Amino acid sequence: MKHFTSVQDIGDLKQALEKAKQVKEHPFADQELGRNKTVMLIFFNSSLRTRLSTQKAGMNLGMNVMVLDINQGAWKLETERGVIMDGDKPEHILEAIPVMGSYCDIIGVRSFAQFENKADDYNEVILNQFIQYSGKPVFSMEAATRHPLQSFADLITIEEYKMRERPKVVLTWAPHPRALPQAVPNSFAEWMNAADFEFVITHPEGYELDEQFVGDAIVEYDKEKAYRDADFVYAKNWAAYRDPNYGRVLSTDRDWTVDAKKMALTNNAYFMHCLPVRRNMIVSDEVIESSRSIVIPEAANRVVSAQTVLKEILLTM
Ligand code: AN0
Ligand code: CP
Repeated sequence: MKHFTSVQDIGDLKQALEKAKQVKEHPFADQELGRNKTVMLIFFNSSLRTRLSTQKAGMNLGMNVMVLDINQGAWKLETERGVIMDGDKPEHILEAIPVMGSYCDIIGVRSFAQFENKADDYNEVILNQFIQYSGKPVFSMEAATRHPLQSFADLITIEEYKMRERPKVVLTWAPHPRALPQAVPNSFAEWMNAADFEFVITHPEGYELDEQFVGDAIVEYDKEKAYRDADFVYAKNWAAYRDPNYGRVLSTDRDWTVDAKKMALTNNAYFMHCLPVRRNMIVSDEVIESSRSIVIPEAANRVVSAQTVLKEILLTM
C-alpha cells in the first residue's frame, strides 16, 4: 500500500480484517519493521483518539513518531497558489509539505472540510497536495470527505460483535449545535457497502449524502422503520451536503437523539459512535452508558486499524 485515503486502498476486506486480527493478537510482533522509520502526524484540526491511537500504533511497530499541530506553534499556512502573501500567513503549504516530507518516512494528515468551497473540499485539495508534494506515503487521519481509519476500526468492531453473518447496520443522523463534516458518515457508508452488510441510512429531509458514498444503501426517512431489527445503530451528526445548503445546520431536532425508546425497536442493537460525542444531543446518557454501548472498544480498535495500515505501508516501502 502506498497511500491510504479510502476503502479502496486496503484491498480485499476479508484479508484486511485477518491482518487486523493478527495485529491485535500480536501487537509487538513487528517491532523490527518500523525501526529507524519515522511517521509524522500533522493536524490541522483537534483530535484525541486519532492523535493517541496513531502514536501508539507507530510505537507498537517500533517507529519514531513526530506530531505537529499546525495551528499551535507552526506558521500559519497559505494553501492557495498565486496569492500575494501580504496577510497573516507567513508560509506557503507548497514549501511546508516537502520540508515536512524530508523529515520523515510516512505522513499522516488530518484536514477537515472547511465548508468554504464544496469543490475544494470534495476534491480533497489539501490531502492531495500532501500526496503530490511530500514525496512520501500519505495516510488520512480524517480528510475533507473521508475518515478511513475510523471506518476500518468500526468494521473491525462490528466483526467482533456481530451475531449473524450479514447484520443490519443503521447509520442515523443525530442533532448537534455546530456544523460537522460529512467525512465520518461518507466513509462509514463506503466501508459498510464494501462489507456487504444490510445497510440503512436514516436522516431528516435535506441531509442527503453524496451519492458516491450512499451507493446501494437503503435511505429510509422514517427513523422508527430504520431502527427496526437493527443489530448496530451508528449515530453521527453531519451538516447538509446538497446545494444551496452545503455546510449548513438545517435541524437540531432532538427527536433524532438516540434514546432507549428508539433502541427498544431494534434487535437489541449495539450502539456505536466515533466520539467525541455530545451527550443528550446525539445520544442519551442511558443509551451510551448501557451494556449495549460499544463506543469504548470501538475507540480502542483505532490502534488496531492504524497499526494495520502503517504496517502495510511499511511492508511496501
Ligand atoms: C469531527 C467530525 O464530525 O468530523 C471529528 C469526528 C471524529 N467531530 C467534531 O468536530 C466534533
Ligand atoms: N474518532 C476520532 O477520530 O476522534 P478524534 O477526533 O478525537 O481523533
